[in-house]
Amino acid sequence: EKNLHLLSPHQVEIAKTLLELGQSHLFEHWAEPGVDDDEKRALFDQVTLLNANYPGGLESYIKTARELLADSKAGKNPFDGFTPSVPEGDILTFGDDNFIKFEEMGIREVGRAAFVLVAGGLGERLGYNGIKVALPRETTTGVCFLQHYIESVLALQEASYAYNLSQGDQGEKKIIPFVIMTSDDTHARTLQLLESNSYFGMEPKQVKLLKQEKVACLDDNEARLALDPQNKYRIQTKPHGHGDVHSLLFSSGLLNVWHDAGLRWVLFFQDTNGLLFNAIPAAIGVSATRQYHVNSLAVPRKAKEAIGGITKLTHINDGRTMVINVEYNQLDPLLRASSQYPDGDVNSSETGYSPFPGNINQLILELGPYIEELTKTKGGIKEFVNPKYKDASKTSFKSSTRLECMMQDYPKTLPPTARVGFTVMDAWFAYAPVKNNPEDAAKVPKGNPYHSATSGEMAIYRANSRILRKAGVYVADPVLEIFNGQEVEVWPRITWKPKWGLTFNDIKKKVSGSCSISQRSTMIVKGRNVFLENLSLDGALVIDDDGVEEDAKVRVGGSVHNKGWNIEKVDYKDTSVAEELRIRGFRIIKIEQLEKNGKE
Ligand code: UGB
Repeated sequence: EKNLHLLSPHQVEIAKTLLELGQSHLFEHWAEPGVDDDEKRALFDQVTLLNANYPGGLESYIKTARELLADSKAGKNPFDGFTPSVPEGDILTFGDDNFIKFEEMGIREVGRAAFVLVAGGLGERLGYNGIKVALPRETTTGVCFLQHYIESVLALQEASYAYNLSQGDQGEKKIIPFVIMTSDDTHARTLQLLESNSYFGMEPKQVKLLKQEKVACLDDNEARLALDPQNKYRIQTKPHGHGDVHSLLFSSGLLNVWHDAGLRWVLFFQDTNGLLFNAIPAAIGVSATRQYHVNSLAVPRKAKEAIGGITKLTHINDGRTMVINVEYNQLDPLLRASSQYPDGDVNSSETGYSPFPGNINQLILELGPYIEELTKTKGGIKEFVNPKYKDASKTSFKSSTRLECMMQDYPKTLPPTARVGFTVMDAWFAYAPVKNNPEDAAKVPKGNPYHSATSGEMAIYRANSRILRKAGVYVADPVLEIFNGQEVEVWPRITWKPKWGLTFNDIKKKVSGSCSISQRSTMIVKGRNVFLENLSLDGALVIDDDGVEEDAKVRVGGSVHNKGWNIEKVDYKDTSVAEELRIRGFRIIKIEQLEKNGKE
């Protein structure tokens, strides 16, 4: 009351609403008028922002929080009344006829897609100090995740246009929109990475950054807003989760712009999966063939692996079903509570994998039905709360909590008529995230994937080696090595630019004769028009097609033998080595290579 005269009438209204919402503690410690007055007023700017960034404002946020906190306290199972079972979906095998057919269909369709990268997370589990999209996807070329994603989108755009042209479609070339969801933690550094690298070859107007805001933290079961420990005139805030991407897309107006431009698909993907674009053409092919409104990409999942399980849930009373991701921390209790899976999240003795496909959070939504649904929900996604209680009475928290939401929960509000499916691909081909720090990765149970910077890079070489093998190249077997306490297969370090080969058919056309690559070799293919013909490589080869006519064939053959590039071990504790290298446990030492351009 003593401070009321400092506030504008609008601020007084906000203060009254907060009091009605049980938030009087926000003002109780206020200093006498004359002390910290600007800070006091600034609280109302923050509340205005929090109101604007949540559908229904803080009032709605507090109401939902009280309900969810009460459910959590009562130990209510969010899947109450549902029984889990294994859903049916498409299981693709890389390189077979079915796969090739889906890839071709995908290339036809991808020119009508928009790509959305969610990159607002800091990656606390990885503990890396920079933004994750700036990390090298592999250190042979040093190309970072963001560059690889952009080059992949550009290559898909060209390939789709060329394919449709070859089919007699004279239409204009479509520009694939590329959206990045950032947060306060990642926005400035993402923008800087783009700007300082000329957007990695993409037109700046093709890229849109949408920044998610944080949500208010909660101190107790009454949903009293937590004060910021750094500033007693602010509410503490934390990230709301990747589910924000839907409301941001909705409020940006981009969806209707895309619809009017004739686009049909929206693809969502995460910050560090270096293999993801291998899977995109076939997955879009599945979406188009099955006419899926929602298609989630999945890989075989090891029990307890930190990826959600795609599960069919059937309601015991009315038989209603949904196919949905059950997050990794909820799968085990859900299964244990069922009669069919009393042992919880365990591997099947027949396959050695969890019977539930692992969600890699790559979603393909059909734009029309997506707009219809968001028009109803405004992009609001079912939320959850995960308080860490002090003791079994569940009356107080160890630290403040907040509501969270996940992008893959989008189907939860869909009507039963919605066509929701999923597509399973081999993990070696489609999934290699970089999420765990070296210490945690080394503790992963034997046989489960490490999800570390070490495994993420080695997975690129393995996938490329296996793809070339399937295309007829003799690629030597890998050797086993231990880096940062993790045993991994080390294959020849083979990388190529996305434009060299996006689909299996593309790649098959680029290799012929009898080609071989030894285990200690490194091969970097930069140009689209490079053709490997009777190449025998034992060492390092860097090859580009620049310097010749656009559609000239640059044939690369014969025997290449040199000292090559070596892998040198690095300890993750060795701070004299750059962080992005030491988290891998190795670095590449370039000794000798053959480097040629198109003319040579
Ligand atoms: N992200 C944001 O953009 N904003 C946020 O507020 C939070 C995250 P994590 P998580 O495929 O491997 C997910 O932390 O949440 C971005 C799925 O839920 O890497 O542990 C962030 O930048 C899970 O079902 O993953 O688990 C990153 O790009 C499983 O599929 C992305 O969201 C798992 O990923 C994911 O954030 C997986």
